[in-house]
Amino acid sequence: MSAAIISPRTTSEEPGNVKVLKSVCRSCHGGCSTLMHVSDGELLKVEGDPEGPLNHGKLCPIGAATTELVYHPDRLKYPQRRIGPRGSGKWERITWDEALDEISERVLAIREETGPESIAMGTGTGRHHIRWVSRFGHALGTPNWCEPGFAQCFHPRVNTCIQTMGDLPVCDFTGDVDPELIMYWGHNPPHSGPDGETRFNVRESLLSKPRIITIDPRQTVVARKAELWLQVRPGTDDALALAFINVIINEDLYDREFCENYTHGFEELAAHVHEFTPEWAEPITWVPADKIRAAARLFAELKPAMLEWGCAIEHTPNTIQTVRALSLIPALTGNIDVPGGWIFGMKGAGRFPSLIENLDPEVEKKRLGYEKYKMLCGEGADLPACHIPSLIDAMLYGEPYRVRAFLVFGNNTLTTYANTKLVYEALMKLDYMVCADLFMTPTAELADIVLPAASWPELNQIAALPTIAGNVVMGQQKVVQIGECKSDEEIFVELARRMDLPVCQESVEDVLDQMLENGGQSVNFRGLAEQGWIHVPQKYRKYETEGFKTPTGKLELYSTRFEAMGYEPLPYYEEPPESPLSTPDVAEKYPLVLTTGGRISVFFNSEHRQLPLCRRGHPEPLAEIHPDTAAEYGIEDGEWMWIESRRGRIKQKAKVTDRIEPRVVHCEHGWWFPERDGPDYGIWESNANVLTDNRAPFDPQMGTYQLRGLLCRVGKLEAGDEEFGPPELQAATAQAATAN
Ligand SMILES: Nc1nc2c(c(=O)[nH]1)N[C@H]1C(S)=C(S)[C@@H](COP(=O)(O)OP(=O)(O)OC[C@H]3O[C@@H](n4cnc5c(=O)[nH]c(N)nc54)[C@H](O)[C@@H]3O)O[C@H]1N2
Ligand SMILES: Nc1nc2c(c(=O)[nH]1)N[C@H]1C(S)=C(S)[C@@H](COP(=O)(O)OP(=O)(O)OC[C@H]3O[C@@H](n4cnc5c(=O)[nH]c(N)nc54)[C@H](O)[C@@H]3O)O[C@H]1N2
Ligand code: SF4
Ligand SMILES: [Mo]
Repeated sequence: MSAAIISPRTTSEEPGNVKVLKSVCRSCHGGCSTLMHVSDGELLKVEGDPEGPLNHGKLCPIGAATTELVYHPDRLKYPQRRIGPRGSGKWERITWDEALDEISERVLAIREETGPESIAMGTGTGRHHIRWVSRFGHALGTPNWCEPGFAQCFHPRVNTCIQTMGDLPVCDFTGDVDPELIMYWGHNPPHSGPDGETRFNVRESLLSKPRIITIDPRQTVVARKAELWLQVRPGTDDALALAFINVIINEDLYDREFCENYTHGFEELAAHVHEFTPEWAEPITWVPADKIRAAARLFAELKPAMLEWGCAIEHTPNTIQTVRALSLIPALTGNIDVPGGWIFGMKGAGRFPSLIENLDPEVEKKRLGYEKYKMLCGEGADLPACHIPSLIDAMLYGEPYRVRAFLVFGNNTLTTYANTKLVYEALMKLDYMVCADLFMTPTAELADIVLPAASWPELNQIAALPTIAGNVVMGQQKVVQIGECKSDEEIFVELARRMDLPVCQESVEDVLDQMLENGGQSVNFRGLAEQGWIHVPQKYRKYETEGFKTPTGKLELYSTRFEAMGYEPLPYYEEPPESPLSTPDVAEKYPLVLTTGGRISVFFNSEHRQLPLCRRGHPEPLAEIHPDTAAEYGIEDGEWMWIESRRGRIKQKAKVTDRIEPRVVHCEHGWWFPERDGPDYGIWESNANVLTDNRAPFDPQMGTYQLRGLLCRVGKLEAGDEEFGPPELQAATAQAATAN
């Protein structure tokens, strides 16, 4: 590996016994280098490190609120055991020894009685400990671990690209060449900055004034900067991408040299997309054919060009083929692994020891979804996880076997899984549930034991970013201890030791050292934490010497691996299962298209509503609706409106704006009200997932469900309208509604 660039400044001492230590913010997917001002074990201040390679000194409002997070009075500070019935909100304080002993005893007993697969592990997106959750699960012998982002976010992109081009491409934000064009597709990174491309390197990439195309039903920040804004109907990105490919091939705009030498299946793809003209796509996508043509031409003409794609394309049951179609646009135009384009990362931290080899092969086959969703749960997955709707069914109905225990480390299940009411019923049926979190949440209230987790300044980790690519490797170091909080990683090691599991007993720091060694780094974790970060120099056009890591050695426009797994080798369009076109009868009653979850810059998914710095600018949940549509339903800006789908009804405040397609309503996700009383904290009132569905059909490869492009109706909230609970009532109607 060529010489790495390390951060120029290390830990320093300041007057008055204040130490300034380097670390990296992980309040979102992470990546902003920080300077942590610490004195006598107290975290005084957190500021952006001006030398930070991904943020150059900046922090977003969430990062700026770090001390509010760390010292929040509502933080869980010691383990607790529930003393009333499940969900009654009655708790007693216990010691760590009592908590860990009880968990070990109960979990091992369930494993003995009904097999390891009857225990499931859960976690949240992109967390420092995400891979540790699967590691501990594998050590315990269960194949069932899950994360709501695996089928719905990022991993469809990861697994599709690994299968068809051998690796996940990321935008070349840390190189020296500026892109001529950036196409933002279902992605609003100045607010979200996901997966380690911090919102700041995204903003910096705009300073060179690239031309911009944006594909979004809403006029976002990046749509306002775009010369072409395609206001797509939610859930139809597959059709739009096929039309782009049609134009690029039919008009001979592709990179002939790259396609001839480095791709497989060009002829098949060309024949396949022949019929998918912009005129074919227009009535499906609501985007005028001439605009599609102009955008496809512009993307093909300007080089280097980047595709910035977001999770909107992964929130439909045709996720994999949508991702496939989009990924072929930079491929056909020769923007792969070139400066200023889409690059394959340098993997500066070695592969994480997931301990998957510890799983009994017979038990592995029992992973929920294993046979069906091979890209999520089986041979097509980079790190196989279980299928969440199948897990909910296993909890509820005992099919194909009963899942009795759920150990959740960092996920507010009731806010971020689809179909909250059914999920609530499933959690209520568990024999045993453990929840580790920073705060008491509506989900944690359903657990038997709640554990106080450490927040990011309270723990040691490595952040290798962008995720999967690992061009920058950062040290995140523990600078403060709050109450009796422990990091999730430490909890897993302690549980493994107490259960005397065959693996997973080495210390956290030993594992981190091992990863750095595997990545070819000469420093250990301590050294990395001291120096802050390592920037691994990028090598380009690696395929010229190494080929692509696929069966043909080429970038597979026609996927031989998909074909071998029994899936379609060429991308196709499939109308979402609930939409104006596929269910016109439903659309009669629910005439508007609903999309959910566009990111809010001051909150991360269901988090941060407790933090005054974050909440004060965004106190209420907001639903966007066009002025013409609002007028039709008698809704005024700033008023509460109700939003209803076949699954249920919630309320959010109307944000009347002409920046949204008139036929589309957008509602925010992740809402609960930590300031209200438990145990439900208003979870049924404004939570978008009361409206979404987790029933089939799913993506045939990934098992993905529909979070965007659903059907809804809306109205002004009148007195006496507030029927948002109780959950028992709504849960009963949820199943009836989805059966229709
Ligand atoms: N501040 C903050 N940052 C975050 C998060 C957060 O909650 N807050 N969450 C993190 C997570 S888990 C993720 S996955 C990322 C997500 O971040 P992004 O990938 O940027 O995705 P979103 O903001 O959810 O949605 C992007 C855009 O998709 C549009 N959209 C909605 N439906 C469709 C559709 O069907 N097609 C198209 N083309 N566009 C559509 C929305 O209007 C929205 O503007 O952000 C991460 N970063
Ligand atoms: N309707 C709708 N639903 C969606 C989406 C959408 O766009 N629309 N987006 C989906 C996507 S892309 C994703 S990735 C998921 C996100 O879903 P998740 O990533 O699971 O997010 P949360 O449910 O907010 O769970 C995070 C929890 O972890 C806790 N936490 C934070 N740090 C730590 C820690 O270090 N340790 C522990 N133990 N706990 C911690 C927080 O307090 C919070 O309760 O949501 C999905 N759900
Ligand atoms: S963008 Fe993410 S990593 Fe950066 S300061 Fe904000 S929360 Fe922290
Ligand atoms: Mo996500």
